Amino acid sequence: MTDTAAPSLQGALPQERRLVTEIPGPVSTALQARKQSAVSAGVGVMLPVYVVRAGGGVLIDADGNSLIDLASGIAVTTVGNANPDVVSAVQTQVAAFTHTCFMVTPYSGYVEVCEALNRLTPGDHEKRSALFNSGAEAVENAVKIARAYTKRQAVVVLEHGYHGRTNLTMGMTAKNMPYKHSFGPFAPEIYRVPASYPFRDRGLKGPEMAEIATTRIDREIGAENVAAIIIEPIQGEGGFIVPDPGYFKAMADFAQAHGIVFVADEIQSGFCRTGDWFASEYEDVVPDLITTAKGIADGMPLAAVTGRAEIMDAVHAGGLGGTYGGNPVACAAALAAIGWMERNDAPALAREIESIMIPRLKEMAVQFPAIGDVRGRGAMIAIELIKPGTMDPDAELAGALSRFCHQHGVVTLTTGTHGNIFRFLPPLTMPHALLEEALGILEQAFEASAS
Ligand code: PLZ
Repeated sequence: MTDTAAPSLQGALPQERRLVTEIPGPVSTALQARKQSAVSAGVGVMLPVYVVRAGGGVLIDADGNSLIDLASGIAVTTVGNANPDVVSAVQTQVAAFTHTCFMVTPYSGYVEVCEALNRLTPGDHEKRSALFNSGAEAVENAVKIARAYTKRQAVVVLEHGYHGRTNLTMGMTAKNMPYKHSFGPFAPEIYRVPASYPFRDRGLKGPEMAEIATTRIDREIGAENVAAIIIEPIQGEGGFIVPDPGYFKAMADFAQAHGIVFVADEIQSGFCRTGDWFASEYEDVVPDLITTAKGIADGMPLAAVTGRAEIMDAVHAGGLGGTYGGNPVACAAALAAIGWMERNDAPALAREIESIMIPRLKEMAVQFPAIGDVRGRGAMIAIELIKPGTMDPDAELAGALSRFCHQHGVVTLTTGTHGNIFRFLPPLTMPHALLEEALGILEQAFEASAS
């Protein structure tokens, strides 16, 4: 196996799993105690190892442990943490100026990021972009833009969908715990329809699931009242659910037929994560609008809405903005990250990760009947855990496997409406040998749970 993620792409850190204390170690444990007394209990921590450096495929903690990173800060550090190109672009920009507010006195970086987004997102029609700080903010603005353009109010989202934690996006998010519980009331005019979830749809195909969803829209909302249908091409927090072929396209076609703005939320799936620049491309869908964040700027806070010029320009002048949206340092990071993705054929790097992970996980599924499903594309891969012989989700097993992986120096995440999905989001700079080693630890975790 060639190790295509060449050492030159991985920064200076030794690319190894190395544990010198238990996990978490004493320094992290002391910091976690300070966290408990300084930080709101509402802010959770999944794995309390306090990070001091990161790059390539590893995170180094305050105790000197080197952990394999299969999370990328939730699909953010796609080009590698502290990617040297990004670091140098950020350093140059931060020394020049940190902020002016684009709405007050603009700068070229903002315009260049918008040009790159307009060029890279699906479709060769005329496009415009606007920049924001977080994924949730991008989704909120996509809704604002779609409502202004259509002069309609209803917003259609999917079961298992995730769109953020602000009031509007909480309402759009499906899962109650931990995102919505006790935080209502939520914004009105949000409607949820069935997603395509091949593992759990009892053989119903993508177009049939779309038919169920669109019939629901017709009967319960009226297509003529719908401003936007907002869909993640692969559902992230909902469980890395890859829709059955035809579902995503049928939903886009329905939107087009009824003058509804079709929005692809590519905040998690975008920027080469799934082996294409954007996951919508897999089914040749050209969304009217696309929301991006996460992988766009290697961890600097940046998000965007990109789409058809006539829709994006339907908003009155001054209607979109915010103090920090498109901050110059974040824009410099984005331009460097995008340049890296283009020069290194990042979609191909993601597909290589898929070609290592999927066969290995499928082998494990034969050995361990708790693995009900292996799915995902590129470097966005998951296994769904069930109680063997049933379809019942096994969130406890997901928790036990996570603990084992964490204790053995592999940073993994769970996800899903039932918390029973084990997901993998390695950076594209992950050395393949390290990826194999992490999969070996996962295998040991299954063996330990079975004994
Ligand atoms: N849309 C598709 O995946 C963020 C959430 C983590 P923000 N997903 C990670 C957590 O527990 O808060 C996400 C997403 C999709 C929107 C968002 C929201 O992006 O940058 O977190 O606001």
